[in-house]
Amino acid sequence: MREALRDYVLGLGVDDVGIASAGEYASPASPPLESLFPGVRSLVVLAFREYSSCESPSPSLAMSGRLDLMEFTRSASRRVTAYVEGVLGGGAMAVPVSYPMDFTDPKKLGIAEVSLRHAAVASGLGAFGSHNLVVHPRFGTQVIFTAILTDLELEPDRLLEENPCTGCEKCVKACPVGALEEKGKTDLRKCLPNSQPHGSMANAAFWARFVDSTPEERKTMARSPEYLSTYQAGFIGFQYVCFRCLAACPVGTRRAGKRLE
Ligand code: B12
Repeated sequence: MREALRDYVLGLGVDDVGIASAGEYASPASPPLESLFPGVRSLVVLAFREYSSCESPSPSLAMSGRLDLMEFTRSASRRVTAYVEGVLGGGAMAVPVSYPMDFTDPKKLGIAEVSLRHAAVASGLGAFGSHNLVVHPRFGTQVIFTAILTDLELEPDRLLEENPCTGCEKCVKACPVGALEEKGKTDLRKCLPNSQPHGSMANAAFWARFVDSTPEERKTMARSPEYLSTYQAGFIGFQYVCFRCLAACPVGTRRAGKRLE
């Protein structure tokens, strides 16, 4: 069953797959998996290699590549869920790639219901690096994850024996806002406004200024680049424009001569 599932996932064009037992998954902040899916036994974790555009100095090119990739992760999750249910006969629930997130409890801000990094580590797909991201042995940090929770008992993969992170700290130095300086912690208040400059904080700030402005100032604001970015984010959705920490990782870089695989 396990091999058939692996072959099916890789046949979809997913770059790698790992399996973890639910008992092996441990996140310091997210709720127990059992509270999300009573009877859950295994996680099927899918790894998707980032496009080269994540290394581009152009934020719109980098973001567009990520948006394409996220769309593919959703279609792959849908197919794997249907395969687990329809072919293997198990229950299956897909974990979102990033969003939607539950914003109703302010204490859980920035904490997903399933931590995909901890799921990836538990399924042997990588290990935490200096940037608090998971480093895959072949793709380095240029990889994102999704996961399917299932009540099937699947033989798990082994944890990685060696951490692919070389400790070079290039990721820490590449961060333009110093969000990675404290070991083992990402400073969300520094990373978020820089990686999502047109997100909810910028949107709220724009409208707060707008309501306090004169009619003349409002006309200027409605034609400003700031408004256009806010407007665009409203229909495109969450937009990451910074990829520096993952692009700086020298492990598994895709260019000839620098690749590890
Ligand atoms: C909210 C969120 C954010 C927030 C908060 C980040 C954070 N500290 O959690 C913000 C907006 C800042 C963010 C930024 C980014 N994110 Co983000 N994010 C998420 C999301 C949706 C939830 C994360 C979560 O639940 N965090 C809460 C808990 C688990 O985190 P924590 O308490 O800080 O836990 C830390 C400790 O436990 C510590 N830790 C535990 N064990 C060990 C062991 C060692 C040795 C070390 C050093 C640390 C360590 O590391 C954990 C992570 O910091 C996930 C998707 C998901 N569902 O998991 C994506 C996710 C983590 N993001 C991802 C990415 C790629 C990014 C960005 C590069 C932005 C971008 N352009 O895509 C940056 C990178 C910032 C960084 N270097 O940390 C990827 C990571 C892929 C990977 N290879 O690891 C994920 C998994 C999305 C995905 N589908 O793949 N993100």
